[in-house]
Amino acid sequence: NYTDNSFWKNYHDLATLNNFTETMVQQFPDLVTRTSMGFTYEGREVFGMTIHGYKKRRQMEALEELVEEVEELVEEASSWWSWMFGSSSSSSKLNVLKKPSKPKKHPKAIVIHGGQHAREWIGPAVVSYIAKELILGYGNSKKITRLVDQFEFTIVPVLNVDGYAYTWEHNRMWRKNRQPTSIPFCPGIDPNRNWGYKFATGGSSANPCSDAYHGPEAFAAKEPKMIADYILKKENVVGYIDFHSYSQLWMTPFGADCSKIPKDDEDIVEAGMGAAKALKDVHGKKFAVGSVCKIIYQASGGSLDWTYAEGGVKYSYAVELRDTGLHGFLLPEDEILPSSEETFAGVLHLANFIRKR
Ligand code: ING
Ligand code: ZN
Repeated sequence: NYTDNSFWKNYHDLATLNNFTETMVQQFPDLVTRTSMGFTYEGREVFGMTIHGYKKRRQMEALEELVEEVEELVEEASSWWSWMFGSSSSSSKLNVLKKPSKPKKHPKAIVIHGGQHAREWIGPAVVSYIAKELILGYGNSKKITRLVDQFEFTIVPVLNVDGYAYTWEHNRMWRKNRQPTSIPFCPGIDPNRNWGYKFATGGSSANPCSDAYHGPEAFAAKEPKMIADYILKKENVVGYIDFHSYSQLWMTPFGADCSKIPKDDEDIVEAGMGAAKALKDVHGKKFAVGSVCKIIYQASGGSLDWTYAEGGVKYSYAVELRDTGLHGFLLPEDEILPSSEETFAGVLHLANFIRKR
């Protein structure tokens, strides 16, 4: 039962979070589908929830079917035309028989994940809460209904599932994934230094024993690769948030280069500032807004650089959740719910901002 907030009084292991996803899908089959993002080095499956207003979704599906039927008819008609009047001049003679241009197949999508880094437990907790609020808010809150009708949300609570399991079973402070490196006693690639934009160009390490090890080549790590593939396949992703902890920052591209400014910087920063303000209005927590490179440190091969520059996702962010260092990665459990509530407000603001553009 996830209808009250008791689930967000504690951190949960991977099996419990996967069960949360599964339960959401089973309880709201019209609204939520379970999406397999892929498999990790250790063979675990990474699950996401795809949340999209079912009325709109069914309209879209009906439209797609119609377009396919029309295309088939046109195909048939053109072959008859060519058979009767010859093929070479067919298309120029009768414009009606030209294929119609396809409407955008997919709705605009927003991709959100936590747990790229294993020890940052607040991320998966907050991200699962965001999914729950979108799902339970659909049909109850006008604002949420409108957003879920408009956007397809893909929400992945834990991306680096191997690392997350390792923090529960062996080492609470593990950050990277668990795939082997060239050094047998130093496993793990930092997934957030392994994305393919300006890979290994500073702010990452070539040393497999480092927590910021960028890996042997871009996308050698399964976790960034599966999200990148998903975004490329979707074609229509307009928003992306990668949740980390800690420092309370709402960060924009780029991480790799402090002098490079996104061409959409004004819009990206405006939306980010709005999100940070909406967040602060809930429990008073301040989140600074700025580029990764300027606001924390240079980091190449990071998620939002790639999603923005290569994935075509205009509103790409990385967020550092609570706190500012008192507890750090070991954020107390009584902060899970307030952190989730405020972050959800920021996400809603961002989605609404994108909707109005
Ligand atoms: N912070 C992120 C890190 O990977 C980041 C910051 C985000 C860098 C996005 C680059 C891109 O270092 C934490 N706490 O992991
Ligand atoms: Zn992190």
